[in-house]
Amino acid sequence: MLFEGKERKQREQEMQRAGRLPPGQALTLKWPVLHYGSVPRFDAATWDFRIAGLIDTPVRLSWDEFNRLPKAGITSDFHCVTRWSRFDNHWEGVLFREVMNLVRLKPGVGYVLVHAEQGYTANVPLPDLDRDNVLFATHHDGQPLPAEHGFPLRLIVPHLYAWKSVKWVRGIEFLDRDAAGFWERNGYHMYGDPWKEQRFDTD
Ligand SMILES: Nc1nc2c(c(=O)[nH]1)N[C@H]1C(S)=C(S)[C@@H](COP(=O)(O)O)O[C@H]1N2
Ligand SMILES: [Mo]
Repeated sequence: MLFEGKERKQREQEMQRAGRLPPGQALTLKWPVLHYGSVPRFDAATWDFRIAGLIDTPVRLSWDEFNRLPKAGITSDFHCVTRWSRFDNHWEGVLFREVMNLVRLKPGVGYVLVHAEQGYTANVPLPDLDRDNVLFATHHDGQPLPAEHGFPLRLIVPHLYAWKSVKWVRGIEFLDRDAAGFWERNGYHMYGDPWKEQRFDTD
């Protein structure tokens, strides 16, 4: 059995009673690593963050420039579509809103395609990112992100399945229509609400 132990079971029941365990999920006390492909190398000299799409002027930030943006912290739960949930993660980084404020959106923008290393993408409606608990995280529970968890930068979208919490993120693209990302092209749901069990495109 993958998820064992008395403490785990107790905490799971606690979260369930508190209304924090989405249907079909099991609590894990570990931090599983899940991604497609390999863990990319980080080079601060060549890394950049690009803001593109339906905006007045495209933006390119170096690692230093990105880190000069105002920092924030949030604590949130994390729900993977493969049925594990990890609770009370403390993330530190830069709020999505802080990044969005660097550009002027053109009329009609409603969606964002998030871009990462090795061509990984995920699509999210703009109102789901324009929230006070969505951020680009550099730290988890007080430590820099481990390489396999997205170092140097990952997106955290707590209210959607974690495939939208893109690791090794390198940019965002503002769109006027929804465009499927990597998993969404491979059978996953376009939106991914864990509370509605929107796992697959057939849900
Ligand atoms: N770049 C990238 N980000 C990704 C993925 C991926 O394959 N590539 N997988 C997603 C999935 S399905 C999950 S559950 C979480 C897992 O994050 P973790 O490995 O830090 O637990 O990362 C998400 N972000
Ligand atoms: Mo996942």
